[in-house]
Amino acid sequence: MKKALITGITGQDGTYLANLLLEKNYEVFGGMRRNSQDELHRLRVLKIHEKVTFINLDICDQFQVFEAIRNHQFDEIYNLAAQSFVGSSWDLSIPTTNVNSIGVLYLLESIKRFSPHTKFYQASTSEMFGKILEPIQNETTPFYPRSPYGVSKLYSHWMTINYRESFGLRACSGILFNHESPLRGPEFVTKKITTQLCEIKFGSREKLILGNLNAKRDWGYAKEYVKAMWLMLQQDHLEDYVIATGKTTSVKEFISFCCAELEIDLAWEGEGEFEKGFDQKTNKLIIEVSKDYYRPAEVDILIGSPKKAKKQLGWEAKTDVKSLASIMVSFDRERLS
Ligand code: G4F
Repeated sequence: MKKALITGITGQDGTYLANLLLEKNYEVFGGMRRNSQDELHRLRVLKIHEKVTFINLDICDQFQVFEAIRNHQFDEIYNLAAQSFVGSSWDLSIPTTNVNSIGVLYLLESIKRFSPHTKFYQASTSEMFGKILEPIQNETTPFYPRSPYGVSKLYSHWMTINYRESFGLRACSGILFNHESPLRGPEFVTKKITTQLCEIKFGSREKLILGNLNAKRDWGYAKEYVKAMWLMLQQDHLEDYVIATGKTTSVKEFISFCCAELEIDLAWEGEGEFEKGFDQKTNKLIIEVSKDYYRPAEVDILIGSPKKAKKQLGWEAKTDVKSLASIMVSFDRERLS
């Protein structure tokens, strides 16, 4: 039985990855920070909360990291622990850097010293491409991060490569483009849209207030993306991969897919921060833009090339963004009705 540690196990990706590894008969350890809130709600949705061994682990505590890695001698470590909300990273630049950059260094250094056989996966991100320098981003596209989050992730991306090249660590990064699911946190735009449109449909909310409706993202289904993480660690030579669908969609288009699912007949008026969405059946204003949700520096568009992942890992995205919107709306409709 292989032993795997997932840091950040209580998040969307941690939960889907834990489920996948349990199906593959791994002994799954979940690193968790002590917290008084119920952190296990996602694991409960998949009914796996009693199948995971939880260990107290804050990756910012170097002694906890050293001990966990020395004592358990994991076969694989998936580092999904992060301050992952880009929008908060300007206000939280120091804690974001501590966990997203320095925490990763503690993990790499501990593996090097105490458990060099352990394979290591680092959750890198398309946010590192930021103000894109090539129209379609792949593994060789230069980076230009636009947020403290993107910068912090770039540090850990390069450190992972550096430890692999300098010390022979079996370590790699997955450059994952946006990936969503019913288990997505409520602060991210897709989940905010699906939840709040359902609330509007059921009459418990009047308006959905958003930021930049014209931002475009390459959105895939998180449940499929965790399979790519696992595949990356099963290769003879560990390398870094872009994981994406290869298609881009605006926030506004995502809203229209969700409205169609909910049979909301939406009409738009105005532009930019004055753009408004009306329900044509009720004539009510249901979507507004507020500058409060604009970011100090925006990533306008991302499109990833999944060619290398397809060729070398045999991985490709199966769920398109329209089907993803449908999956997320169905889940929230059921939950909120
Ligand atoms: O859903 P978002 O907050 O995701 P973002 O910033 O692209 O980051 C996500 O994907 C990355 C992968 O590329 C991960 F690394 C990262 O951890 C995270 O999972 O925002 C998407 C877009 C942005 O352009 C944002 O400005 O939606 C725009 N947006 C418009 N209105 C909004 C809103 N975003 C949020 N969160 N809330 C809004 O009201």
